[in-house]
Amino acid sequence: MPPPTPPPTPPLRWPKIALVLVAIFVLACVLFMIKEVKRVRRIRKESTDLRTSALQTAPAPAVPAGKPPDLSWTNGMIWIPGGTFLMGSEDGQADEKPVHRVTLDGFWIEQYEVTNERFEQFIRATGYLTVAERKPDAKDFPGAPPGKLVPGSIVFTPPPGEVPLDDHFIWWKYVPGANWRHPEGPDSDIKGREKHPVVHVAWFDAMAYAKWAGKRLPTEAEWEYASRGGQEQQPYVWGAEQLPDGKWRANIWQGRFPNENALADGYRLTAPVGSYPSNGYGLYDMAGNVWEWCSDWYLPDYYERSPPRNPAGPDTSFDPNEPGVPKRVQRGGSFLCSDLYCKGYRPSARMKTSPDTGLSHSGFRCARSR
Ligand SMILES: [Ca+2]
Repeated sequence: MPPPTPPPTPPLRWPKIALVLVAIFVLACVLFMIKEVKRVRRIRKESTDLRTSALQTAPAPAVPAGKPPDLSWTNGMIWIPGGTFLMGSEDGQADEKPVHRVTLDGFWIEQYEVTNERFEQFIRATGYLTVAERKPDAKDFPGAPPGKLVPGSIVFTPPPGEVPLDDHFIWWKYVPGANWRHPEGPDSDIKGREKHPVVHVAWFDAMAYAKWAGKRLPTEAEWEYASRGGQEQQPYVWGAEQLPDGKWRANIWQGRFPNENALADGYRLTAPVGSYPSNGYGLYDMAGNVWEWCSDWYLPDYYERSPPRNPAGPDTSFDPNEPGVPKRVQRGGSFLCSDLYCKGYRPSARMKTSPDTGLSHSGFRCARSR
């Protein structure tokens, strides 16, 4: 009998199990690694995004701070808004006609006439010598005796009695040594008159001051527009009535000119600036106190052909009373304005003076565009 066939050895199961376990382990590792890689990528991306957004929302790097614009020059100035007005008057002198429409851009203008105090700051800062303080050049005065060529200025000198009003040489005298520091001559001074308008200022002096102050002189049209204070065609800068409430609104001359000053307005010569009420724009002494230089040349018939927008004056000058002497415009009248004489304190009244001449009633105020 053949030996019994041993039963077949059952195949070993553990290597299979081990293989399956290894496979599962490897798969788990692969899955874990994939997950880890994804996680690391996500973290990296998030941190990059955070950095980017932080950069985007961070305040802009500080720009070196520029100096803020210096607007101190506007102190004491009033902004006059641009507009259209009727310039001139049909009731005044011939050179105030015709009344014509003028349109102006807005501009700044000083509230007060330039005072002695302020003018002194300019002189101290620059060492400027006014025309009245310089020795007249013999070239400009052919035939004048050399002894007469001395620094000085023209001073109002009232005559003792009544005089005809057709010869202003009677009350104007050239006084050696008169200038802005010595308004009535070498024996006078400006002590106590610090707030009074500076006088004996030639147009050249006013221009030099304006340049120093970073400003300019107003044009004649700007000056008249500003003086009217927003009112149309009124005879006075304060309105229609000459003496509202029976009170003078300007430092002019009352009484018989030029020898009797009734002083109804309180002042014989200049008054401290701002002694009377302002006009509608808040500007003081736009009538009376001192005449004020404008930038324009003077022509009596300029209004017949002046441009309607921002007129800046003619490029030439002519005064029929003194042919051959070019003159610049002055406005506003002075403490010498009399109803008997020129009534020059009306807003439309025009005055003309040689730019190298200061007088004891000539001052100015400045303007600026922006
Ligand atoms: Ca004035």
